[in-house]
Amino acid sequence: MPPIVFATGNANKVKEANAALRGAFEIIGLDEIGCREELPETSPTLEGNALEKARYVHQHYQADCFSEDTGLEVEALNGAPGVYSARYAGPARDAEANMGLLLSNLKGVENRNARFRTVIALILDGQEYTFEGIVNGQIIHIKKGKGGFGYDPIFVPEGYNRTFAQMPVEEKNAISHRGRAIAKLKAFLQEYGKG
Ligand code: ITT
Repeated sequence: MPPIVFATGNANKVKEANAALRGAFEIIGLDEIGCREELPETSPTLEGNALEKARYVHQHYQADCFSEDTGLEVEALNGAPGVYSARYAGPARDAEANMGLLLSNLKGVENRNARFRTVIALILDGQEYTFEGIVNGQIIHIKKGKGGFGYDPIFVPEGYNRTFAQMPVEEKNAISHRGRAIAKLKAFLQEYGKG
């Protein structure tokens, strides 16, 4: 079975996906198909961006592929930063600056409810499919942990007292937004006969 391209420029996402999909089917990164350009992400929704990235790779490289877009949706901020999570504090996509801005916007706010939401878009044999994964949790007041990436040091998933950054990748994957979306993708691919 030919490998499926994971259309992302984010090496952390590839690492998490590989850990989750190990043994099920082979995924390869954009580097391996010679795609080094930045993928377009111009939609105001996670679904739209995920589809845009996957369509770009499918059209330019004629490969079966999937991409994903993830946002952190904070209840007290009406769902912000959401689809704009990567550039919340500016175009530099700086995780430290993004967390700093989020914590300052939540200063004095009691409602710390938030969720990560991932949408995966898959293009397989020319057909488009989407899969969603959500994890609910809380934004804490100070950063904790050195693992993970992005907003992980300030996010504590529901039912836990540690942040995603304090968990090994397997533990995060088992309950995370991306882990849940990837589990749906994996089940679909196995059913489809690609796994
Ligand atoms: P792509 O090439 O796949 O687009 P990206 O890094 O641009 O990679 P996103 O647009 O999906 O990815 O990133 C949205 C933001 O959310 C970005 O700031 C990430 O650091 C953050 N983020 C995504 N997944 C996360 C996770 O599992 N834990 C913490 N933060 C995460």
